[in-house]
Amino acid sequence: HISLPSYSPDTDVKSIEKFFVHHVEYTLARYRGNINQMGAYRALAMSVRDRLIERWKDTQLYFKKNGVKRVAYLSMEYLIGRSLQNAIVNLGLEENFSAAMKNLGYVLEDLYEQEADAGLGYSGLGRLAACFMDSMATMDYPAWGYGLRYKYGMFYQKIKNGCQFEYPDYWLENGNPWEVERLDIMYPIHFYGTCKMEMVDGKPHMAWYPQQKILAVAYDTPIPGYLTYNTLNLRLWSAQPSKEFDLDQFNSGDLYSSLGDRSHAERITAVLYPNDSSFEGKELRLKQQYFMVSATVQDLLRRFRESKRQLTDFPELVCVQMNDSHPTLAAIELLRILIDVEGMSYDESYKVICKSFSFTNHVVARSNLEKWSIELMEKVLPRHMHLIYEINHHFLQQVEKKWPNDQGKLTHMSIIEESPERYVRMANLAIVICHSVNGVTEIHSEMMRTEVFPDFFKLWPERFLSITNGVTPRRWMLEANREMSDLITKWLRTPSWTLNLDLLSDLARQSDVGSLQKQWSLAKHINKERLAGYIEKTLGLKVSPESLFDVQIKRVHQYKRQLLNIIYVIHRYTTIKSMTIEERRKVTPRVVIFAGKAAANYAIAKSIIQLINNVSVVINNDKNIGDLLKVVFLPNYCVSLAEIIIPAADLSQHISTAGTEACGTSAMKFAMNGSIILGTMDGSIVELSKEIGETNVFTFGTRAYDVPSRRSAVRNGEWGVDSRFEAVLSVIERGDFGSHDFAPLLNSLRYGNDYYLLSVDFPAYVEVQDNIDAAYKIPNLWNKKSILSTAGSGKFSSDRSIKQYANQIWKIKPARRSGPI
Ligand code: 26Q
Repeated sequence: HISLPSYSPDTDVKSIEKFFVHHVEYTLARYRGNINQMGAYRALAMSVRDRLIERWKDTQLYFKKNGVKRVAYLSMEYLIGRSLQNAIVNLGLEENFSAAMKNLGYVLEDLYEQEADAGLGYSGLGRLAACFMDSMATMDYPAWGYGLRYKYGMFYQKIKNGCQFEYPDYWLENGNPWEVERLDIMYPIHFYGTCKMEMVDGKPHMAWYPQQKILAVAYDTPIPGYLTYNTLNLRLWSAQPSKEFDLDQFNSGDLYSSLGDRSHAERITAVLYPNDSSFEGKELRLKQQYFMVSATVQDLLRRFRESKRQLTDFPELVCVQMNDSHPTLAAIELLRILIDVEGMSYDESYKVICKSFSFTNHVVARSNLEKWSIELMEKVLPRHMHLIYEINHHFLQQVEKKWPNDQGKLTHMSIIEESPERYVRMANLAIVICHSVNGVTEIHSEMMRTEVFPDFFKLWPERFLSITNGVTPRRWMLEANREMSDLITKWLRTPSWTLNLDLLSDLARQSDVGSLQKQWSLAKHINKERLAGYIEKTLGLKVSPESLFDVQIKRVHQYKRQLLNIIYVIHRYTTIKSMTIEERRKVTPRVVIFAGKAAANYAIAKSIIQLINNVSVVINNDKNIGDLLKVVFLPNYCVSLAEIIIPAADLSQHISTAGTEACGTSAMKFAMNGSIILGTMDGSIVELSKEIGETNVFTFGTRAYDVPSRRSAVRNGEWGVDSRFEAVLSVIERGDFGSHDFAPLLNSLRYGNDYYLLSVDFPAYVEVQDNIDAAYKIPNLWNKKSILSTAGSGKFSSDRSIKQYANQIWKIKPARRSGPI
């Protein structure tokens, strides 16, 4: 199924024009002749939305009528980016829309650019949720997404004098045409208060008297599948004060304080916490998590009740997938409602949640696991805390039975951490109450079994699964890289690779064909020119598309080792400077491109950004170097920027210390777009190199199993540091790259502190960079590797990941609605 049957008369060029004009006149209340680009974008988006809403209502009705089992995907983050092009492409209507806009005097691509990114996530985990929504919709799975509608998304990053500044990202400024506010769908959410044991019908019963009540209002976003009528729903909750609460205050005559409480309630969904991948135990975050899951569980129950079946049948109709341990309280909330409200027994209720819930772990380092102070949990959610104790009590009995008199096992596995302070360990809780827990790559899942949760694995080996992440080829190839997508369709003689990415492997057979190679590198060149244009526009810097574009874009973090990259750049710079003119002729010109945000409170990451920018100023202004080397830091990395950069990369770097990156999904996007991979054997690179072929990717560095011994060698001063590495540190120290105080950064690499092994991996990194330069000089060889990167990336479609979730965990089947009623 590749072309969409024309179900609806409303998608021809003339109808599109008509609906556009209708929205200009009636939704925006403006004249046709008096509309700017933003207005045109909004009118266009509204008319696309109308098409989605029809499909979305029909799809929901179809699922309901057929009583199919569905999955609820719970995530605190959805890093969606823009939606207009995605919707039009998924509808299969880009040509029609382009023509209609042209007739009205607009350029469709320019209107795409008007849209603000929906950046409701930090990075990988949030983008994964967005890719999964696309795949679930495309493959017709009955699914709902649930999350929070933050008013402010991931912060906006500006760079001034090389330094990162964070600004609020008010993404709703020009309205959000993709959402439908559902004032008819609203649930009360309670916090704080006390619990009392009471007698009900002669039986003891725990009652919760909460102190705060806030309303959760649904905002629905339709998620269109690609070339299918099916359209899913992403329901994001927004906080609103409850009326009763306001009234009490109002009657007491204190109008202004009641308005104050209004903003207090709204604060729950005001901002996404701007830190990343490391846990921070703030009260507001806990309230956000509970707010999201409580509203969601109430919504799931309301819909389940419509089926008129007994609550013990809940797992037959609903399963819940939790994106990391952040939504784990959903299971406790369901347990609470089943016991306290529905009057079910603990044992029966517990069986229901176990059968329904499963969770994905994205954490590698034990120290990053989510844990909440018991003091806080008892204050905010006293009844839930009781239930967690009860779960732990039953669980520890199981441990005791399996390993009698083993205090160590009890201490390690307990849901409650006792010392030095008391905490609830959310991942332990999640493993106990779920029927399945999965890692996000093979290496990560193996580390979960052996290092992160070894005792749980011994107790319940059958619960541990591995499902490698994936990304959607619609957004990351078809939309972002039209040049290459057209070529692939031409050489595979079918457009259906966008729905069956394994078909890409057929490109391998043709990777030596001269004309394919020529067209392939031309497509890459066009993408590089576009990126060069963007760089010039944003930074005023000219870079040559003839150079090798070498890219590292991701959150800035010590473990991701942007610092290793920039240290190598400095080494490369000083090496070139010491060369004769003759020697310089042999140098491969490079543009080294960085982008990424540092957590606002992560000082070392911020000084890495500072160093990269300072180095770029020195190198880019060195007349002596010219085009041989340029360094670019593009500000405000986000989904829409990734869509420009990734298709233009010749080389992309994924160089985390082995054993620190759970997956790293960007490498998959780069490989799909024909970028050659330079990486360490960590996360997704292990599997990518297997699929693409070891000889076609450039890997280097300490392997995960050697990391502990090398770390201790470094700590004990037994590791001899490479003189070239030390030379770079001294030129930084000397002030060659600005007067900024880089001492803390340098100290993090010296005196046995080099935890992420930059100094250890540096020599191998230099060597592999030399190999890359040599390979780039032989276009046939390079183009072949590039084609093979794409050819080997079929496995990494999120369609494959979702099929695995559906078959192995959710046990759900596609339910395709063929068209309108
Ligand atoms: C939790 C509690 C309190 C405050 C913040 C958090 C929090 C928020 C976000 C903890 C972690 C995150 C984000 C984690 C994340 O993005 N992990 C990445 O997930 C990707 C998808 O699986 C992987 O590819 C990356 O390797 C992993 O780092």
